[in-house]
Amino acid sequence: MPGSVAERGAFIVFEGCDKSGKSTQCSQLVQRLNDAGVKAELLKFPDRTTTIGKMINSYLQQSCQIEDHAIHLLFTANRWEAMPRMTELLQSGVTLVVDRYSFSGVAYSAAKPDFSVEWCQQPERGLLRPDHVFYLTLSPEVAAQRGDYGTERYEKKEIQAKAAANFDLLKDETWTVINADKTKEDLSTEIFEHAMKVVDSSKQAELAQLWL
Ligand code: NYM
Ligand code: MG
Repeated sequence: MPGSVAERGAFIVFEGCDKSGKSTQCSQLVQRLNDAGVKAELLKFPDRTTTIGKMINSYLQQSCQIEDHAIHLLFTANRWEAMPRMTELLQSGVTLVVDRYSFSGVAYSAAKPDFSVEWCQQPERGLLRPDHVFYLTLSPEVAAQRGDYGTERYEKKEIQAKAAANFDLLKDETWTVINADKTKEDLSTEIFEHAMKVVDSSKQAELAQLWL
């Protein structure tokens, strides 16, 4: 169409506590979108491959100590460093399916004593704003059936419960809460159908900034 702007990709985020099945659902969504002819790529935060990401990885694996404010800012910096590439991909029409984002950053840091949601949000302000967030929740019973948490930092019941409460504070109209107790296949079909609508409605929308 003459005068029409190029269509951009959608920015879709998955959030939820550890063991909620986010990573599986992210991969399946990328696969289904690609099969449907929608160009899509999977990204994950923290991105443990960068210099900053390697520090975060050592911290999570408990092989080093990093002061609580400092690690919060490193998680945020790990998103800022990805902004140029993410913007370019979205502008070139690629849909991004992102496993965790700023909401995890706030939910987990604000689970620590003396950290407020507001303080944690500040350095995230101005990052790209997702078009949609799928928030996967799990009943405590089903979470327990999924076996033990791993050995990374934060993989404890009390911290997960606090993080879940913080996620609830961050929800807005761009979020869909999905009960992840269902089978992987049912879940992935439900998410794909919703994601296709997001891809469609994001095509002509301006990219926006988070929490400004
Ligand atoms: N996490 C993740 C944070 O504490 N802050 C952040 O900004 C992000 C993106 O890292 N327990 C925490 C949540 C997880 C852990 O994530 C590693 P994953 O998706 O389990 O690899
Ligand atoms: Mg994990």
